[in-house]
Amino acid sequence: MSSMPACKLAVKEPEKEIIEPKITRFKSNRERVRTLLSQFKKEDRVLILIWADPDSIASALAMKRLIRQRVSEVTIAHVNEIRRLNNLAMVQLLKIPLVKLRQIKPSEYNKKILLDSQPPHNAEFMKFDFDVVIDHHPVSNGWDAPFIDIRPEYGAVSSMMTEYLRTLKIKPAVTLATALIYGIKTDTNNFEKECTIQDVLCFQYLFKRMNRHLLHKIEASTIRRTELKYFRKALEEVKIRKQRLFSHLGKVPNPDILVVIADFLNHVHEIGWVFISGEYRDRLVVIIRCDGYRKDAGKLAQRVFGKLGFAGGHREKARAEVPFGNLNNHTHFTTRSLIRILEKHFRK
Ligand SMILES: [Mn+2]
Repeated sequence: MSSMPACKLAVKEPEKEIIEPKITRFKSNRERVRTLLSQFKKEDRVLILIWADPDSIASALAMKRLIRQRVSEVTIAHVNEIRRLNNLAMVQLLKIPLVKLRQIKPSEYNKKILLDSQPPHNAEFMKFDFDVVIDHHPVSNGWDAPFIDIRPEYGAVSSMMTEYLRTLKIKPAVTLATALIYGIKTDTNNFEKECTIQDVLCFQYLFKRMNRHLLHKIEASTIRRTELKYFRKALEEVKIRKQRLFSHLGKVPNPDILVVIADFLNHVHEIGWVFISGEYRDRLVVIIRCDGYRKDAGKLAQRVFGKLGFAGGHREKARAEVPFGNLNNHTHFTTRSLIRILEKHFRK
C-alpha cells in the first residue's frame, strides 16, 4: 500500500455546533419497520403533520394504517390551505380524514410524525420535536429525531410507505392504494422525473389494488364550474398566425385556468405553439406550450420576457409573469398586443 502524504493544510477549526440528523441505516426492511413500530406504545396519541400534497396525504394515510391499532389515537394535520382541485378531489373522493393544524391542540399529542418534509422546510414544523421523520428530499441540517428514514433517491414517500405496508404484509384497501398511486404519479410526474426501480415496483403492486375510476376522477378534476366561461372567452379570442395560436383572456381569478386552457389548445392539430395570457394581480401571465421538437418554450420565454419580469420553463412548457408597468402600451392589453410582443422574436 502506498503511503499518502499527510495533509499539512488541515488546520483544526474550532468545532461549530451543527446538528446533523442521525439517519439510521437498516439492514433490511424488516428491521426498519420493527424500529419504526418500537417508537410507539399503546397509550400514545399520535399527530401526523404534513404540508398537504398528494404524496404527503397518501403517506399520512398509509402511516395511519400502519400504527392505528398499536396506539390510542392518530390524527393527520396539514399546515397549508388545500387549494388545488385535484388535491381537494383526492381528499373528498377517498374520504381522507384531515384536520388543519390550527383546529387542534398539538399539546394533546405525545408523539409527532413528519412525512414528506423535514423540520426546516416550514416554520410551523420547526415548532415541534418529531419522534419520526420520513422523507425523500435532500437531507437538511439543524434538527434530529429518534427515527429518521430519508431516501432522496426515491421518487415519492408514497413508495417508501408502500414498502412499510408490504413488509408488514398489510394489504392496502382500495382507497389507500389509489391514494398511494396518485402520490407516486404526482411526485414522479408519471415517471418522467428521476425515480428508482422501487417506485416502479410499488406502482405495479398498488395498481392491482387501486380503483382506476377514482384515480381518473381525481386526475381530471382541474376546472371549477365558475371557470368554464374562460373557455368561451379563450375560443372567442383565438388568433392563429403561421401555426401559432394566441389568446388573451383579460382578468382571471387564478392563473391555473390559463394553464388548463393552454394544455387544452395544445391538442389542436398542426399547431406548433400555444400562447395563452391573462391578467392576474396587475401582472401579465403568459403560459406557453409547444411540442418541444426543435422548439424551446423555456428559452423563448427567457428571450421575450426575461428582462421584464419572471420567465422560465422547459422545452415544451414555459411561463412568464410581467408587471404591466414594465410593458409599453399596457393600458389596454389584447390578443393583438400578445401577438406583437412575440412575433418580433419569431422573425429573427
Ligand atoms: Mn414527496
